[in-house]
Amino acid sequence: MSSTPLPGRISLSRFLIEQQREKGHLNADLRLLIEVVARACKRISIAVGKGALGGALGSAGTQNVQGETQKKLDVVSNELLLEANEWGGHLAALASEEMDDPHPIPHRYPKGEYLLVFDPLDGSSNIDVNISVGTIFSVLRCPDGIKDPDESSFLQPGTRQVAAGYAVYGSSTVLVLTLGDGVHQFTLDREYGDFPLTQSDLRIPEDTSEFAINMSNMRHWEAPMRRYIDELLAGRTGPRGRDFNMRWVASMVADVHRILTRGGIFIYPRDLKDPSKPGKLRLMYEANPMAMIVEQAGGAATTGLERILDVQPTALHQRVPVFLGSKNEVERVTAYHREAAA
Ligand code: P6P
Repeated sequence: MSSTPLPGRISLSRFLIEQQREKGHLNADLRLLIEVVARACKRISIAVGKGALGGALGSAGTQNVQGETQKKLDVVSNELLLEANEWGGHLAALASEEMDDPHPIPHRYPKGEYLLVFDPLDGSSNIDVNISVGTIFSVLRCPDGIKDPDESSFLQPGTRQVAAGYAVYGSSTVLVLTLGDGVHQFTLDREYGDFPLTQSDLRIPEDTSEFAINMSNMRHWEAPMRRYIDELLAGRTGPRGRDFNMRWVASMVADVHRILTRGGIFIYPRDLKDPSKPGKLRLMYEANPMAMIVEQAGGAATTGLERILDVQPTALHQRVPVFLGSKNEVERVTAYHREAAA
């Protein structure tokens, strides 16, 4: 929960200008990038909010590189982020869950120093049943001297991110952002059309009694995963000596936002259902941005064996196991995995 009472209304623009002036880790191009992404998220929020009235529910009849059926709003959201970011001169290239390869900046526009990689509408399978979905984004610097970035230009560990954030389209539309100096929350004011600051310096409690995992995969889990969850399910009768509660929205942004707000541990482990896949979630535009946010809020984020932000990517759409949230729980389940691997 926020530890800092808020002064009067501070818009996202004012917050970014003051961060640039006072903290120096933000320049005009990065400030523009964040504002452009926020405006695109506002347009996505409007499209998502129309629901059946917008004529954009249901499947687009196409598949993405993951082999997942694309929802119409997946495609719409992706287009909105591309259109919003192409012309500003702040980006060298973009990459998205919905596109096989990086998207170059059209030659008619100037290029900038940043790379933007995003999941335009995470959890989109929930759209048709009116459950919260979201946009996740990560900002990297384009490697020096690279004029035409390709996939290899994006393959940087999460520690190189200069910013990360998400928008969750729920009962309200909330933008959560880190520039490497704490985690801050902005809520869309639909009347004014801006994102005033509503919480600053969010902190995740180090302990929790709430876990988030898809239990239907239990029979496919590896031993340390089963050990950890069995202990939670045993509650006060088991070695943990207290009861635990479970939540699973099946929309990472919604689950992570709950954890950022009140603590918890989110887990998407590797499982033996498909040993070729190290889990379901993607490193570059789900795990890395969420890991930066969680760590900046005092939490932890690992693959079960190593810090997510230290993983050296080998492919734009690669997957990793994800354990993130309240520090003491993530450290415990990671210790179980390391013990089993030793
Ligand atoms: P499952 C949504 O498709 C997503 O990528 C994440 O947002 C979410 O946490 C996960 O997959 C849900 O996966 O297997 O429970 O449907």
